[in-house]
Amino acid sequence: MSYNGLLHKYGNLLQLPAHTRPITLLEGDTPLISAPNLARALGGGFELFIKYEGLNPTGSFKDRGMTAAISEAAGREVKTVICASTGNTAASAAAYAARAGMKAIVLIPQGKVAAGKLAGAVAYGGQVVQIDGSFDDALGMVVQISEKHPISLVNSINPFRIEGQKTSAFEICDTLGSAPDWLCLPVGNAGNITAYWAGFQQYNNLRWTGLPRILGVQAAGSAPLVLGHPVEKPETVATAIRIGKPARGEQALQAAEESDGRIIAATDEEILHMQNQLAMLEGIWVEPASAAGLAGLAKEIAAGQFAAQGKRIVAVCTGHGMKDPDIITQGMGKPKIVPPRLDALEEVIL
Ligand code: AN7
Repeated sequence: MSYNGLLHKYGNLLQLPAHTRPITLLEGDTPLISAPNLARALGGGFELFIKYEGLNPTGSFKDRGMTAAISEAAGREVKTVICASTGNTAASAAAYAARAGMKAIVLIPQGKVAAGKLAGAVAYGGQVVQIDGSFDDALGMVVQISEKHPISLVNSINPFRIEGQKTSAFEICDTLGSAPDWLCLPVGNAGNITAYWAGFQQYNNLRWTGLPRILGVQAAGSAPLVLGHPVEKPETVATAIRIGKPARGEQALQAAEESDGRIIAATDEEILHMQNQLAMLEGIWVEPASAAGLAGLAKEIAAGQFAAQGKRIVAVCTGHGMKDPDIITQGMGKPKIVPPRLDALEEVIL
């Protein structure tokens, strides 16, 4: 059977208005990849799977929510959409808006957006505006603009974004036959953790798939949900989750509590180390923020605070490594240059 995108496959489980007109890039249906080498490196004795959301059409999980938000807007003949973004939402909004014949305006925090994301937003024809401030400042501005002008907001405050993003929980249950014991994922503006928890609960009510415990992980320099208060100047190498005032923070805390899970912080060093381990041990390259869930898991296991034995654990890797090539290339030396002679090559590689 051919795959026609998320709304076609799961639309009957999503609360979308009747006017919704599907705009799809065949997002979703991402692989759940087993990660036995990494599991072993973390101590072993449990099953580990990566939900590789970097394989969505624009390279991140945002496409799940964006197909829903843009499809709903398209059904209302919306001409212009707007979002604030640390980068991935911007690229996704621009792509789906392009396909729907809409204009996309994206506000990004100045100088803190990874190259692959900015390039995407521009390539898809989005109007990119840099704000001399943080993501949180930009989000406040797009909320006000969308109240004042006929411009639709496609940040995850938009409820249809959450509806679309629930589908990843459905897919995980469909693939495994039930919910995993634990789900680990990065937390920024907290839309995704909210969507996963809603999705798992809905599927459990329908199909008795069970519920996972949720481990949400923030970057230590941007960890308002761990600290219990907003962070005025969030900082982290994981720029995707450089967010100090998560819009759905309350719901994230609720998801952690109701699922008997928790929200913790991982340092930049831990995040980058995990990005490296995942790529080198499993051949899965994700952007720094996407390694945060796994970094948190590793930290909990190492601290003896996590009974992993016999468990089935899914880590959501939200964005592709190619989104942020600089983080890799700026730290490496130049590859060695050899003359075009076999003996010179042999000298270097043998
Ligand atoms: C790779 O693009 O907020 O907790 O503006 O790009 O739902 O915000 C991105 C967030 C995790 C956090 N991983 O998800 C944006 C933006 C990656 C991300 C998150 C983001 P939420």
